[in-house]
Amino acid sequence: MKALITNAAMTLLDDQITNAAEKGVVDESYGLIPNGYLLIQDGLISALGPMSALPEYLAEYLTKNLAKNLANDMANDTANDTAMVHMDVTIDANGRLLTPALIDCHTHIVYGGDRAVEFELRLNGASYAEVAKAGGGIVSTVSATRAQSVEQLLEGALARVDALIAEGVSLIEVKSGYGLDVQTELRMLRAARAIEAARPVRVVTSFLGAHAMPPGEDGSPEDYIEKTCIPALRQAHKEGLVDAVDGFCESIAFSADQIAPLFDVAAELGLPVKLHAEQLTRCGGSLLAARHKALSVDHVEYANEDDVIALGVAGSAAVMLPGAFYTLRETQKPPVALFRKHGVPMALATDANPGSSPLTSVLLAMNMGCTLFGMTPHEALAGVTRNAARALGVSDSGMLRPGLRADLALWDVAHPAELSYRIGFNPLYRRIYGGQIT
Ligand code: DI6
Ligand code: FE
Repeated sequence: MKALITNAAMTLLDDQITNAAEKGVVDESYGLIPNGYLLIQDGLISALGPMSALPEYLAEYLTKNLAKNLANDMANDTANDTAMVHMDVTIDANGRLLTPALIDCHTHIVYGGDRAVEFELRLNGASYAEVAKAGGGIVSTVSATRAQSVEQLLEGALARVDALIAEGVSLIEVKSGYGLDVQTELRMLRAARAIEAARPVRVVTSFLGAHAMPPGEDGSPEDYIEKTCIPALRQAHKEGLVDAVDGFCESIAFSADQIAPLFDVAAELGLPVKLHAEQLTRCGGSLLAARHKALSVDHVEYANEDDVIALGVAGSAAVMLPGAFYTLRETQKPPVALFRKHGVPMALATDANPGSSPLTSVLLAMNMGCTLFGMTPHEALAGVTRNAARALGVSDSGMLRPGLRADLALWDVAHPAELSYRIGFNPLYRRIYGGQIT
């Protein structure tokens, strides 16, 4: 499979290519090649650059192909294919914007039931914490999730995954955490893995057994972590179902000290960690995560400068989740200026879940990241590509660079800022997944 895209505006290139700015072919502010080509071979990006640097054999191919097509149109003659080069597909992007395919690096997209009733309760004044304490919230999704088979969980998730795919998403992180018992946590992770076989999309999983105390659990949180959560993690890992270990470090969930033993087991199993931290209160999750060199720390509205410095030193990404901020009508914004100051990469994701963020649009998350959190459109795009890949520990996707997977999105826009600027509009023109147009 060989494909050639020509006349595309291209952004989110790797730094080396961006350095070509000096040569005058790149708009530095966006690392943009205004008029470029990209060659795909065997599912990978094999070459790219400005049209002015299109290799001669490709230029020749395009000219011959054009002549051939004209001849075919006139004489319906197919016998003149003398070119040495063959392309399965050529796309003239005609000035459209080509970016890496989008990555949603934080979702709880596998679950049973919905929480529309709770939405109404909150509209009538109940807080998220009050709903949770009254037996609603995460725990009500746990009951609905426990009642479903892997097939049912998969079917429910696919409807939401399709919404992401329609926006050019190629890689989705999916968490467990609505089972809170060994068997249901395993079923959630199996459903998450099954998404890959059902749709042209990659999935990485996070084990989130430490999401909430299970309904009706008499023991302490420490007991739950030791007797249920850790055995579930070990079993899921044995079955190859876990790519990372996550937890909900919050006043209404688990403390940093309660999550620490789980992270120790993750280290023993060779699994990276990430953490929901400082979402509603500052609970010390960022410092715990930094000590464990977490891939990412997510939400982080209440992170202070000490937290941010620790994340910077640890090399962890900060994942902004404006869908939850919006839904819960929070007012404390994540410290974007501090992340910039201390060089913490910012990612951006939907947090797709039935309670605090029933959002299945990465484009809307980008818009919210800009409007609600003050991220720039460039940061928003990097947040759902390059930095999202980093938040997942994935290094073969998220940028335009030879050797990376050809997971691409071609947009019917001329400039990257338009992706964040529009609200509720999807300008996806073509999605390319592993070199195939989907
Ligand atoms: N933080 C969140 O925003 C979600 N989970 C978490 O740890 C909420 C999940 C839910 O309300 O169902
Ligand atoms: Fe979450």
